[in-house]
This record gives sequence, structure tokens and C-alpha cells, in this order.
Amino acid sequence: MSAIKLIHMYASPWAERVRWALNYKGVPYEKEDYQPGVDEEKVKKLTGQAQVPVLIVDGTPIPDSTAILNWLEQYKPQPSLMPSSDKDRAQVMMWEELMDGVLGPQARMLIIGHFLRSGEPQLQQGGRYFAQKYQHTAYDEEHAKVTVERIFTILKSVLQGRQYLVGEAFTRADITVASTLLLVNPPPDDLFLFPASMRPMYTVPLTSDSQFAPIFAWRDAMYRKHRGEAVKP
Ligand SMILES: N[C@@H](CCC(=O)N[C@@H](CS)C(=O)NCC(=O)O)C(=O)O
Repeated sequence: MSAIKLIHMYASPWAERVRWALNYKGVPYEKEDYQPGVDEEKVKKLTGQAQVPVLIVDGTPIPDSTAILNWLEQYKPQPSLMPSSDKDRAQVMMWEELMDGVLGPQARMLIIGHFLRSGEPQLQQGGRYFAQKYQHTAYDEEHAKVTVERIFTILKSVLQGRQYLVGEAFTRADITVASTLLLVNPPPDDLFLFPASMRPMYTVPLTSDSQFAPIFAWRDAMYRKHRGEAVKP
């Protein structure tokens, strides 16, 4: 059995999708917390890029949550998190790209704005670090709100009458979408223990619009049925 360590940030959906998949497949691992602004250089030296999660398998680092999930699918194929048909696999990839490349970064833009305007010096300092790293501007924040609403509209429509996003089984698409939604409205504490001071930072007002309630009901159902444990630091 390999020695596996995950360098992660607790409240990051990219880390959460990896933790969820490892847990689902019953792969034991050790966790190491990444401190933004403190550990960046260390991660850069280790991987040549400056983001987490990073999985270290027998001393070899694997950066990028999708690369980690691909590695995991090979390392422990069962229970499978990828469908068998090419068409369904392509759909899983589409959801992963939409979450990791669009909803995640756009929601992060909104969170950075919340941090910067929080009035809390420590959060503002974090906000400045992320604002510089992820090029936050007032324009980009406004634009992010539009993109987030468009993705909610897609999700609401796709989930109508469906239990899972792709085919009839639980896949990486469900894990990735359910994880990414924590950036706009974290799950309740019994599913994912979230620091109370952070909840307002990670809450987008649009999520209280009742037309989008089914998205979050679906997300909570995925956590209840498939997460396997209450998430805690
Ligand atoms: N493509 C990457 C994205 C990971 C990512 O965006 N990580 C952010 C989470 S907010 C991060 O490392 N933040 C800490 C930092 O930028 O210092 C993946 O899928 O793992």
C-alpha cells in the first residue's frame, strides 16, 4: 500500500472533491494544511505551480485535483467514479471543466470581494493576498455574479427529475459539482463543519432565491447519501 499525503485547504472545493473521492474509495491518507501566503513557495518548489491540493504518493507529488482523481481512478478502480461509456465520460469531464475552470474561479472572485469589504483586518489581509493572486477587480466581481447565475440556471434545469448528473449512477461529476457549491453556500454544519465567521464570506445572496433551492437540496442529498462522513477540519 502506498504512503499518501494530501496538502490541502479545508474550505477549498478542489480539496474537498479529492477528500471525497479518497474517502469514497476507502483509500487512507494523511492531511497537511496549506497556509495561503505562507506555504506558497514550498508548494511551488515541490510542484512547479502554486496551488493546492497536491497529493504526495510515495514521495511523488501530483498537483491539480483532476490529475489526482485520474490517478486515484487507476490506483483504486472500484468503486468506480467514472462511467464506462465514452459519451458519459465526456459529460463527466464537461462538468469537471465547468466547475474547476468556471464556477470555482468565478465564485472565488465573489469571496475575495466579501473578504476585502469584511471590515475584519485578518480577512482583509487574506482578501488582498487572493485579490493579487487571482486578479480581482470590481468589474470581474460584477461579471462573476452574472456567470454564477447562468451556471445555477443550467444546474437547475439539468437536475430536474434526476438523481445524478450523468447517467443513473454517482460519478465524479456529482462529487465535483456538490463540492464546488460550497463556495456559494456551504452545506449545513452536520454535513460540513464550517467556521461561523466564514459562512457569510462564502454565501452568495442569489442562493436564497427559491428557484435555486432544488440545487442545494440535491447537493445536501449527495452529501447525506455518498459522502460517508461528516466533514470536519
Ligand atoms: N486546477 C487546480 C485549482 C486549485 C485551486 O484553485 N486552488 C486554490 C484554492 S482557493 C488554492 O490553492 N488557493 C491557495 C492559494 O492560491 O494560495 C486544481 O484543480 O487543483
